[in-house]
Amino acid sequence: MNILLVRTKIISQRIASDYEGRFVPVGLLLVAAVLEQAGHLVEFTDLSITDMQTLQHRLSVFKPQLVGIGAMSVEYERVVELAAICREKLPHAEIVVGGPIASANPVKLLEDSVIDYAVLGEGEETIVELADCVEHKKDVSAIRGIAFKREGRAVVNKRRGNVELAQNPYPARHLIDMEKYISTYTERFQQPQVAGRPIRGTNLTVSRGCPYSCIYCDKNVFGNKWRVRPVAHVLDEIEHLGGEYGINALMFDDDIFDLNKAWVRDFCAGVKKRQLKVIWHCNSRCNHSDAGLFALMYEAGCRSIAFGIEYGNQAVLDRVKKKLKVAEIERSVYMAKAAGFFVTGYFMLGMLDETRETINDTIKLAVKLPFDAGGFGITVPMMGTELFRLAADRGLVEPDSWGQKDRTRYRSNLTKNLSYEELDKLLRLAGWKFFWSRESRKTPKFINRTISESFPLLYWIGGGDFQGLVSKLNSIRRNLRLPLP
Ligand code: B12
Ligand code: SF4
Repeated sequence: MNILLVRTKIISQRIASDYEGRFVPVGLLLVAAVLEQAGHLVEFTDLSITDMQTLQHRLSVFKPQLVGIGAMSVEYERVVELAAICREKLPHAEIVVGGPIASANPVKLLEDSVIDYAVLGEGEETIVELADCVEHKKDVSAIRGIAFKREGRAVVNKRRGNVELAQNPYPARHLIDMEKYISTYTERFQQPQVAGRPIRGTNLTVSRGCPYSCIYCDKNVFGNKWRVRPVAHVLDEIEHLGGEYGINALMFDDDIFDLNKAWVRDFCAGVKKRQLKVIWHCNSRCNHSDAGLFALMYEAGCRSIAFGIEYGNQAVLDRVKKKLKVAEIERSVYMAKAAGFFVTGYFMLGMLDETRETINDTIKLAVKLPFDAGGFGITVPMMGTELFRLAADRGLVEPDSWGQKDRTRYRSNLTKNLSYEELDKLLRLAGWKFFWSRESRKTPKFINRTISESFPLLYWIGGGDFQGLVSKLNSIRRNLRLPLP
């Protein structure tokens, strides 16, 4: 059967960035790979790098009987619109949606759209069963891990157990033009070459699930049980990526790459044993940092690490069930710097009940620690999370809304005693101060500090369009061909 898989257009503040625009949708391509293994003819369209005309053309020429869309909740409007376009063009094709959006609220997703099925959780086994039923017009009502429509109402079936990761094929990267996705990641790696060859990087994952329960995090796809691919499976994929696409830089997108130290040790030993000439980035968690392990990781090519820190106030960290101490954050960031990594820190402002004081604690911590990069966002409750339920109980979000529309149009305020405008101003202040405090700044510290303190003046000039003012200054810098300070 002909099956078309589609990724919607990712709208991001960093739309042109080397990182986000070029993220290989490994989840959708795994779904593609298992469908191919099951004998289907699969094509893939990525609306993040191509346009609607290309999709329309594909629909007309390829005439899929099943269209699969993968997306996050923030892409809700685009998914519904996309499904409607597919239905209009091919009224007899069935439409299935998977990814975080489908697991977060399958009922709303199905009942508000022309979508026929939602796949909950991991997609590999469920999609093969569903495709078989669609092809042979069999009853779908007993398929585990789907939601479907009966007389306009959604029926949600029981979920199925976890996928056996060792059995998974590699994502079907042959369906995409990898050259369009390969990234240099120059900002993170701070080096243009690996073993004399220009950097050619891509993303992949090795694990699924997370044992923590931070209230703002959506874990409806992979759940609490942490699982990891066998080391050899991952090393084989890295060799395959090197041989097939010349990949020598890896972006591990796992939530916590170093959760299991024994696994990381084996991985690092394997990289050395196979003499893989790669450098890599991974995400970690401050309470897992281990100087000995960091040293091994560095030897095996790790050059960049990111920590989701979120808040710099202990009471707020405790309220969000982060299970992390401010002291652990400090220790871990210094340890990562000492190991030689490029260190990124992610922060959030505006948790439920936050005050100006607690937000300032976060900004102070971010500015104090020796980060090389990072950023701040306003806390937005995502459907399917504990935070969303808490916010809905207090009437701060509509219980049936998808919340944030996309990364450029959020407007959430869960704080106490702060207006949205004040929160937004704090966000800009945080970004500005952080930028000028970054460890990688080349200009003398006293100049950075003076510019950093100039925020009130710049905000007074730029006001609500502070970002616009900063962009203008940045384009002047670019026109003068000056490097980033
Ligand atoms: C890498 C990443 C990104 C990258 C790229 C994302 C992309 N898809 O292009 C970047 C940095 C751009 C990004 C941005 C954002 N992200 Co993000 N991201 C991730 C991360 C860490 C890994 C994604 C991944 O590769 N997973 C591995 C693959 C194998 O899993 P998967 O894609 O889910 O696919 C499986 C199933 O979902 C399913 N499946 C997926 N698609 C399909 C399609 C069909 C047809 C079927 C049947 C099945 C199916 O089968 C797959 C295999 O089992 C996840 C966390 C995580 N652990 O997954 C968060 C996550 C997806 N991101 C999240 C969020 C909130 C965001 C942002 C909104 C953050 C923000 N506030 O700005 C933005 C939104 C950007 C946008 N869409 O406009 C949430 C989404 C929650 C939700 N309900 O939507 C997650 C789950 C993090 C979390 N735990 O809260 N993200
Ligand atoms: S934020 Fe990170 S540590 Fe917390 S639950 Fe989500 S994946 Fe786990």
